[in-house]
Amino acid sequence: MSLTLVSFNICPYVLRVVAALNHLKIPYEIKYIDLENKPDWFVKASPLEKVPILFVGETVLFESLVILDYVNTLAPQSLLPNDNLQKALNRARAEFSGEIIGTFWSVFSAKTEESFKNSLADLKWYFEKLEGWLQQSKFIYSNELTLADFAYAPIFTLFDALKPLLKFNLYEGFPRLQEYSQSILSLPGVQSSKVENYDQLIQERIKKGDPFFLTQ
Ligand SMILES: N[C@@H](CCC(=O)N[C@@H](CS)C(=O)NCC(=O)O)C(=O)O
Repeated sequence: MSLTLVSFNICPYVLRVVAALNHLKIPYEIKYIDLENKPDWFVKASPLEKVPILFVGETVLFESLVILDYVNTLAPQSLLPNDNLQKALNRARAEFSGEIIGTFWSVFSAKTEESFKNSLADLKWYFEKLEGWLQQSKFIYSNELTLADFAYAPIFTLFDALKPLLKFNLYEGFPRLQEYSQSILSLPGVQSSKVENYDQLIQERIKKGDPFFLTQ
């Protein structure tokens, strides 16, 4: 069955799927759209009018974590545990990353010092949880790389892209998180999931919002 992934170039949720597809060496095509000018075929196909969607033949899958679950079934070796409860736990840890992606945008788009500080405090709260999990295992769920780790990949590609604009180390006080970030960023599937000029595109997008952190 042919796979066509519909993408927007810097979407973090798309990046999760691309990284997993690349890692699992599953062949697919990719179609980029402009979210500010959504084509009619996309609006008809995507129930929430969001990317990513994955055409599997004529069938449309949506929601990045659901797409991840599906593409994992296409690989000869699953990135999920066999046990159903453990599988659910893996998915729960993957879901947790979505909260962090949302908070990331709040921190780096906050326009006032107060909203910046509040969002940063929220982000650090999430980081505390991750640090705790990462003290128990090498990756976010276990000592082996699993599907949940791909859900976290965009968090690290985003932070990495913004590093040149930051005057502070976001991972200070979170040594395991910093190590984990490096191991995820070094995966070939993650490296190849970034579009050309990814860092520059992210920086431009963030600068356009005139955020508080750039005035510091
Ligand atoms: N929960 C969704 C979130 C997807 C999402 O928010 N995608 C954004 C782009 S990064 C989108 O398509 N937004 C629609 C819009 O901007 O109109 C998933 O995990 O796939």
